[in-house]
Amino acid sequence: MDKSSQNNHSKAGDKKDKQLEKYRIQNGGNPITTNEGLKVANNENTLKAGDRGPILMEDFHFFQKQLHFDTERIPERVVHARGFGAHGEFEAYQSMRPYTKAAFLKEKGTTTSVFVRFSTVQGGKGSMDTARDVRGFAVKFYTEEGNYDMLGLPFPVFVVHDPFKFVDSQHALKPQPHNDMPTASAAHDNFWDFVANNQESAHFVMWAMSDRAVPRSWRMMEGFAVNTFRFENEEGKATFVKFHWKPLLGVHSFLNEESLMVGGLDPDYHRRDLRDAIECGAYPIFELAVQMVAEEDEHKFDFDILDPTKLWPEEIIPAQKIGKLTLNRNVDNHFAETEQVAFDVTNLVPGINFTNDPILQGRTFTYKITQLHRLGGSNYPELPINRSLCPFHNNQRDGFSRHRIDVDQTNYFKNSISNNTPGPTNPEEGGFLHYPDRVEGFKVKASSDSFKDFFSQARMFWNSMSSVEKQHIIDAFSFELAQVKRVSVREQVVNMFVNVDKGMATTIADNVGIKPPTGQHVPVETSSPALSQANTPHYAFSLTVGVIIGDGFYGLEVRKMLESFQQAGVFVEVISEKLGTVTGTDGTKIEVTKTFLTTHEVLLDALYVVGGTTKNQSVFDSYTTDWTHAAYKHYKPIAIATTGKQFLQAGANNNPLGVIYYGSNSNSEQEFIHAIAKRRFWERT
Ligand code: HDD
Repeated sequence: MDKSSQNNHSKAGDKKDKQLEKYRIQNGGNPITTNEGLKVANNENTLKAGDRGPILMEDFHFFQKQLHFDTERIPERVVHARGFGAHGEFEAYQSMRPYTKAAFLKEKGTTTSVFVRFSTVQGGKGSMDTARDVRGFAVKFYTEEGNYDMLGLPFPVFVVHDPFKFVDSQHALKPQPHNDMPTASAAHDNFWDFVANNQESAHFVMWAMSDRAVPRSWRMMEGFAVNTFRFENEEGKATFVKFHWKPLLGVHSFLNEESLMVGGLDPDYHRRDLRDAIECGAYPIFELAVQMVAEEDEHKFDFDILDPTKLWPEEIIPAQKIGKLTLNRNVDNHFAETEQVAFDVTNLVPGINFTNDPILQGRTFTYKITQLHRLGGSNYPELPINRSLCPFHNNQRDGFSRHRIDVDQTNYFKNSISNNTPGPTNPEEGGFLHYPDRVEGFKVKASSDSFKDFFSQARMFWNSMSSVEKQHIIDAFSFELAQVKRVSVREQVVNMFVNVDKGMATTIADNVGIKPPTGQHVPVETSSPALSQANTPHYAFSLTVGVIIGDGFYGLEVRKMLESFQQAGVFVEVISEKLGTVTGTDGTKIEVTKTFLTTHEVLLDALYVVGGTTKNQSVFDSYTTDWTHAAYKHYKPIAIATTGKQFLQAGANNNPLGVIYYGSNSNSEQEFIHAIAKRRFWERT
């Protein structure tokens, strides 16, 4: 992928951006004032009775300043607390008119402003980005018909199938109540006890133990709206639909060890990665894909299409790409935008409607309560980031922090004074109507029997994995369960997952000190190749290579390599012992951007080991050797310059896999770019 295809967005036409413009306040260059606009003459001292005397209550400026500080924090989201946002634009690839009357999908080329918030679920606001976790991928479309929110996860399935158990699942996942540990991790007794005793979680847990739960970047993560929605066209014909976001860069992950180390070295890794990419114009792009099932085919599959613990295999129900989302602007203020943004699964537009998917049904009221609690009142839709582009009119009035000044005398319906306005709109003219779904049955506290096959798709997921991915799943289970203190919980989990794969469960049992399970896995041999990251696209574009370099390098050789990085859009960190410049034998000077103390091998996707001379040669050599060997162990591509050969020896007859020695090939530069795109050389032993 070349950089120009990523950079094809023009900021003109970003309607939300224009709406926000009037709220962007520049304080710099202005006199300091109180919140009421009073200019003040002294901004450093409190008002005292004598300069060594007591402070006087009369100092209203001090009190206002302190009061505001004392109330700066608002409750963090109970789940998805740690998040990061960006603005962008959605463009429809084609008209979806045969299926939906949603205006933003009706015409090819229609563009819609969006705001996206990525989040982790388990940890608090101050935890780390790279934790093994499910994530949030929440998108607010500012459409001409009102705001439409599409809330997604990087997994296509949910942990439970009845919302009644949502609270239990999240209580069990969050840090344990007695010790508030662990942060940003599910490796504890409560979570695994929940899993073993609520076995509908099996499929979700397989995803959570897979590489999907440790994304290399949000830019390389799929998003799934999980629930089954309903498209509705102008004739009232409905089609079941699932929404997916497919990253143009493909789906790529950290190793478990890397995600832990990166979390410690740079807890902000994912947000920095996103912000930097947008800042330098490498705009993240996600394509919106839909899977659709005609209403009459609802019962045609061997799974229930309304069961949120099941995915729709793409090989059976194809995913059709209908548009793309480009993230092209960073926020100006994290609190005002990312913290105050309020997503709600009931923010719908005509043409997109609910189904009886029970998790979707259960979510209808919860988002409003959360926003009320977090944002301190029911007027949160008026906050700049939450405002729709189209105006809103109704008879709701007053409440905390009301922004608007309603000037009508009437605040009720029906009325004669205002000629019965504001009043309803016909569905034919854009009025939203709930889908007239036929329902029948007894009032029962129960779930459908068709939801009760917990293991077939969990096994299909396992069958779909490459041998490397399977090993990672076993490693992740072993890592998590080895931290579960109760033997009985470990035993229950192993005995549950034998249903998915006997060999997998037996190896995990062995790793965590449990007797081998006696059961047998379910007899499912199907797989879905779309689920494996082995089949994802690969690009070198926007991956980061670390150039380890001292003085005395061969200028021409290194310059050629750096030029090829630039052409491929590879990001570069030049690493040496100290900041400053390094100088080649021909006088070439290169600026150092990081030192061995400010970055690390795990923060880099590939290494270009140039070597060279420095003041503390033994320190330089020891870091270079350690990082080169660590990169090798982490299966990363490595290029070795003429001056760096001592750091990784070639074998007698051939080079180690994914290691490119300068001069061993007529085009070492291109070979290295291909290796960077490949990302991992799993065949290394
Ligand atoms: Fe939820 C936040 C997505 C089930 C209750 N949810 C939240 C966010 C995302 C999702 C992306 C973060 C929004 C943000 O960045 O501000 N949730 C999902 C998906 C689900 C799901 C895809 C299953 C298909 N959620 C779900 C259930 C319930 C909730 C079953 C409760 C009945 N979700 C919430 C919440 C949150 C939330 C407690 C916490 C913060 C917020 O709403 O604003 O109301």
